[in-house]
Amino acid sequence: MSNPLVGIIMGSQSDLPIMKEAAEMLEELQVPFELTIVSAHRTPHRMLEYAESAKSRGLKVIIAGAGGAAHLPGMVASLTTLPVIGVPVKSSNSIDGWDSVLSILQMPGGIPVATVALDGAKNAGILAAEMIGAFDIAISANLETYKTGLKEKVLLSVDEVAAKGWK
Ligand code: RP5
Repeated sequence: MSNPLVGIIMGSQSDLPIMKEAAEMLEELQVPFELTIVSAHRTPHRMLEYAESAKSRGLKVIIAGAGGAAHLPGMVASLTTLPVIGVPVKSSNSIDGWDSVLSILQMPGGIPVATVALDGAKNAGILAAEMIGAFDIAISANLETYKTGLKEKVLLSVDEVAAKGWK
């Protein structure tokens, strides 16, 4: 794979079953990415180093996922001018997911995090590809193909439902 344009990070390996959906989406859309574990609370210096070096290493977007007291996306956003997409994860230490959602969503003015739905790593992958695709014709074309596929699936389901005679 060529140099990564998207960095996928997460607070714990336990977030991987959710966060891998972002990786799978980027693979499908042929966006080069890297993926690793960076914990805001357990490895704060690693987080600092990752966020501060991200732009000079060629990354264009960071996807950061965390659960519970989910400080990783916001702290990374505070350390870089790259766009950060936050994925709230319903982790084992989360009460009901709202803690993760609100920790990532309710950022102070000046430090945005583009927050997707709870466990919404798939959409984070698509959104990251769309950010890159705004400047990259090939990735934009892959997104067109992907969205055409979504439309065709819905239209197929319209025909299937109609075939039951319930229209
Ligand atoms: C968060 O705490 C991580 O992002 C993860 O969602 C959660 C639980 O981590 P583990 O105790 O499973 O490592 O920081």
